[in-house]
Amino acid sequence: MRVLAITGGVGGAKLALGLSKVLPPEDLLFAVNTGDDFTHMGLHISPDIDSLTYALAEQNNAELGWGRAGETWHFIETLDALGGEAWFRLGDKDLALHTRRTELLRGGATLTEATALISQAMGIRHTIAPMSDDGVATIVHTADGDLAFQHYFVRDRCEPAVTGFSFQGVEDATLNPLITRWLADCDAVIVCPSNPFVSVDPMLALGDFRTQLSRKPVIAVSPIVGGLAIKGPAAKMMAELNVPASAAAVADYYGELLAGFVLDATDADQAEQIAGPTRVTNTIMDSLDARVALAETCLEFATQVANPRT
Ligand code: FO1
Repeated sequence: MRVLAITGGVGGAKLALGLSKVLPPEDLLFAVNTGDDFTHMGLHISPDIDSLTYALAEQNNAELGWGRAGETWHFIETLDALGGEAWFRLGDKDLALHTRRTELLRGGATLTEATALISQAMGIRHTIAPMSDDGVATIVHTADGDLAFQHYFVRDRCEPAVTGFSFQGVEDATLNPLITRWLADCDAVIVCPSNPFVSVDPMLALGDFRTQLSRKPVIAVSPIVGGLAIKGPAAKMMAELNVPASAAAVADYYGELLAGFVLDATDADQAEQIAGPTRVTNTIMDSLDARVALAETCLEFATQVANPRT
C-alpha cells in the first residue's frame, strides 16, 4: 500500500517513525508542515522538519520533545552570556543542522533538496517532503495582537489566548510537486496526530491540496486523548476557539476530508458521535512498539476504508 503521511511536529513524528518501520521508502512519503519556519540568528529554522528528521533518525530528544538527543548547550549559553537572543534554544548539534540547511539554501538549493541532503547524511531512507518550497508563515492571532509562530509557541510559551490563525504567503505558495505527484497514485493518506490548526491546516490551505485529497481515502489519528493534547497547545487552542477539546471535535473539525478517524480507547465512548468509520485503539505512543502497532492499525484501517470515493 502506498501512503502519504501528513505530519507536523512532535506528536505526528512519533507515528511517522512507526510508519517508517512498516512501509519501505518506495511506499511512504512524508508531507511536513513548514508554517513554523522562521529565520533566527540568520539561520533558516524548520522545526517540524527537524522533529521529523530526528524522529526518523531515532535521534530525537525524548525529554524535551524537540531537538536532538545527547545535546550540549555551550553555544546558546555563551550567546546568552554575550547578551544574545537565547529564548529559542539551539543545541550545539542542532545548530550544525540549521547551519548546513542555511548554507545549502544560500547556495540555491530548494528546501526539498536541502532536506534530502540532510536526511541522506543522517541515514534516513524515507523522503521528507516540505509542504512547499515557498515561504509560508503561520501567524497566531491573539487578544493582544498577532504573533509570529515561534514567538507564540516558544518565547511566550503558548500563554496568549488565540483567536485564530493565518498563513502568510500561502496564497502564492505552491504545494510541493513531490506531494502532488505522490498523491496522484498513492492508495491512502494518513494524517498523523498533529495539531489540526497549526500543523495540518497550513498544508490544507495550499493550492488545491484539499481537492487532491478528496480523491483519496484519508484517515486521521486524534491528537487529543482524554481531553488533552499529548504534546503542545492543541487542547488549549480548542478551548480558546470555543471548540470542545475532544477527539470527536477534532473529527468534526476535519469534516468531510476524512474517510475514517482513529481515536484512543480512553475516548471510545465518543466513537458513536463521529460520522463515518472509526477505529478505537491505543494511540499513546510511549515506545517504539506502540508507534509500530499504531502504524499497523492505521494501515489496516486505511485498507478497510479505501473504497474509491465517488
Ligand atoms: N521549543 C521550545 O519550546 N523551546 C525551544 O527553545 C525550542 C527550540 C527549538 C530549536 C529548534 C527546533 O527545530 C525546534 C525548537 N523548539 C523549541 C520546538 C519548536 O518550537 C516546535 O517543535 C514547533 O515549532 C512546534 O511543533
